[in-house]
Amino acid sequence: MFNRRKFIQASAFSTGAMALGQKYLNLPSGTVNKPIVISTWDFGVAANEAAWKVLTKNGSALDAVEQGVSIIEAQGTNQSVGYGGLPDRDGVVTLDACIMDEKGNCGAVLALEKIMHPISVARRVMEKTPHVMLAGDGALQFALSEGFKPMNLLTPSSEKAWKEWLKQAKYQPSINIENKLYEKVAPKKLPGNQYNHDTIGMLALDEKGNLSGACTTSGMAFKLHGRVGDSPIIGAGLYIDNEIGGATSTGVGEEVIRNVGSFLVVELMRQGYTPEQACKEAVMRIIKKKPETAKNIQVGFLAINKNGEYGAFAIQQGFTFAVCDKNKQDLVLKGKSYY
Ligand code: SD4
Repeated sequence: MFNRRKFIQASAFSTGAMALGQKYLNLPSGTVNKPIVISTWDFGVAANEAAWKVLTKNGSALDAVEQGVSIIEAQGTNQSVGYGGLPDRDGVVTLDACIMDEKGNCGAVLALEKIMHPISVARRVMEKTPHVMLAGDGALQFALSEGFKPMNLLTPSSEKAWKEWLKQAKYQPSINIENKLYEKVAPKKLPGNQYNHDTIGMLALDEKGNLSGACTTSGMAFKLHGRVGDSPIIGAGLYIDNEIGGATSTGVGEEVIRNVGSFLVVELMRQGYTPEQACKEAVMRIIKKKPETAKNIQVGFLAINKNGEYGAFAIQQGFTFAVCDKNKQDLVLKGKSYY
């Protein structure tokens, strides 16, 4: 854990937070690793590829993150984001998403039904309304008025998984699937061995040095109808501060919300923590507050700073993230973890 002594050292350097960060990645002084895009989980590779096309054409980080995560929303093969996401306990697919740019503008949709690309609706909320969040029917109404086409988001394999779940209808939304605990308590197998949660959170730094982020998910599988997690909540599932860096999260949203996780990670980087140290400290807050709960759940944070340095940390093993920069286009790294 990042102990008190180290914290004091970090604070002592806090006016030189960037210098501390540079030391961490061994970047020559004044060098910034840009453009760069990072995102959660293995499927981040495909998302990064789409974002990279935007970034290398001198596109904005905002366009990059929207287009990047859209690929995963449309896939239909994963069961945790967009089309094909696992439904709630009533068999309804409800999606959460948010987006944030370098100016602190942000938009979000909560429990949106029938629309394949909640991230694009979130962007319209940001750009075309004076609001930050639209929820449920109101979000759908807005999406339709903006020309988004309604569709059935429930794929046959997700419907099958839900019907399987219904046989026991065991309401255990806080379960982490990456570790072995899942097998003890959840339906033995989801089709295709899919996970019951895996949000895509993406952070990009463009050629101009601007940061943006996006986060999109179908949330916890078989959740209560109307349940909203951390992913569309600015400061919880995503936060960007163009002076410092950005962070995003995945895992059990309730614990991330309780600790305002992504905002915390960015504020820790402001104090001089490296991205990985900041993610670790945010994870430790969750564990410290609820050690018994934390044993059985997954939460992972991913962060980037203004120098293009990145890091991650999770409660449980198995959290991966994908990195795409000039050095490597399809890098998948394992986040360190507490357990
Ligand atoms: C949620 N945080 O709805 C999301 C789920 C998730 O990896 O991230 N899964 O709580």
